[in-house]
Amino acid sequence: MFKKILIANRGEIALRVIRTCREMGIKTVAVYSTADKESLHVKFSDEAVCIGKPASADSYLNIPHIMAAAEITNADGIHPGYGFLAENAKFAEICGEHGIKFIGPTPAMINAMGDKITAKETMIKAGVPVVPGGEGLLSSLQNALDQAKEIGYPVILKATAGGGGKGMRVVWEPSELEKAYNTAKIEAAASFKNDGIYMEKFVEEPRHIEIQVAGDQYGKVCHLSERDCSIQRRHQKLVEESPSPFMTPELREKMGAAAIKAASAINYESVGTIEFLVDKHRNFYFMEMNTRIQVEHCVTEEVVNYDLIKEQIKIAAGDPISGLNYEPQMHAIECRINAEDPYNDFRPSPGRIAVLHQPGGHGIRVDSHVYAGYSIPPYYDSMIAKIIAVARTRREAIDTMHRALSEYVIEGIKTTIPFHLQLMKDERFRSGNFNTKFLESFKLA
Ligand code: MV4
Repeated sequence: MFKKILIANRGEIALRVIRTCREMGIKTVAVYSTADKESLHVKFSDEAVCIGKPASADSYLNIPHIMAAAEITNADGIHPGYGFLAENAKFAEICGEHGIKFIGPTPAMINAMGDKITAKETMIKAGVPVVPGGEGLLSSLQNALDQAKEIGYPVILKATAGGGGKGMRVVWEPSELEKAYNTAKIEAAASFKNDGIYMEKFVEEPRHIEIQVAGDQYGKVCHLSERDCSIQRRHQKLVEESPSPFMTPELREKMGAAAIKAASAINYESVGTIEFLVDKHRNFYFMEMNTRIQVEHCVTEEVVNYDLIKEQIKIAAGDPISGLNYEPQMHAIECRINAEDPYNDFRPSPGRIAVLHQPGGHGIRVDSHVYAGYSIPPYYDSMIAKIIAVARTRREAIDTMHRALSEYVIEGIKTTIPFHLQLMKDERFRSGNFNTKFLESFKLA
């Protein structure tokens, strides 16, 4: 087992990893930028090393600085959290070259899922359903027109180096294709330094349902059921839950088996997530695989009663997994509390938290790195807390969440709490009958 883990991250996830390490008797090293000197992950770790200036490129993305911090503190593992370097194959490789275990998959596994066309081809070979679409990269506008005719409109253009929705274009009819093709290519080149784009049939009003998986070094892969992440705004998830209100035992069986096939196809080791689009007829299609721990991992932890960070660390240390699949025993909902103004287009609202009271009580878990007097720096992600409500039924979990949100006091900054309070009372949300388009028509009162 690891003796000392360096956490190459900040905020609530750094704290989350420190908590599990402490339970496992593993020492921790925090790294921090000069903007995060007063952060809780710095105070709660056994050691802390400053790795640079506030900008991510100078600190949390600065590989030489992070490796130097790992070497001087004698860390034998690096946990990347999510975001930053979590899906950077080069970083995982450099960790290996320094004899420090990257707590996650191998560089080859990250690369296999990083290029979306490669990932899709791998899934087709493995027998995992994918969205009907053309063959490989679009080679020209004419090729795009030919492929679209074959697939049938509407179609969607995506960047092969993309993911998470960036640079996508929906095309409803042939006359729109030329402009969409050109802008998608320019955006892909600018965002990912790779202008390769491909085409798929556009699935209208889908649900986003993802399956949590875990695989070990001995070829065993299991799933831990689904999370429904359909409540999104501009590709930013705001609420996640498990089980999905759209799920049936038959669909879980089928999607779980497909997710295991997907992870097995690349001999996946570590925890990971297979994202699917699900249409109204419950057809499901592989979208992408996240080769990291995710923000929303907590809802799965609560419904299957499993510490996923502990599992991830044990897998990296070479422990075998049980190989069993896990079904939700409870219902869990997570609301992301961001320092943003929901009345003003969710504009970031950094600043000093003057007064803070975090909710608690039966069925409530709060994962957060903020405290009264803490100043939220403007340089990073605006998420300041995750509230997770757990109950036996979805209705109870929603009511528990509303109660917790209503006792939350945060003064000095704007937050997404008013948005979540209204959502928990929204009849359509409460009915469970919504898809990824739901928030487009949701108006804050
Ligand atoms: C799609 C789609 C419809 N059809 N692909 C958005 C994130 C990226 N991973 C892929 N995304 C989508 N891909 C096809 N063929 C609709 C979306 C999509 C979406 C997906 C999940 C959650 C929210 C979304 C919001 C808009 C579009």
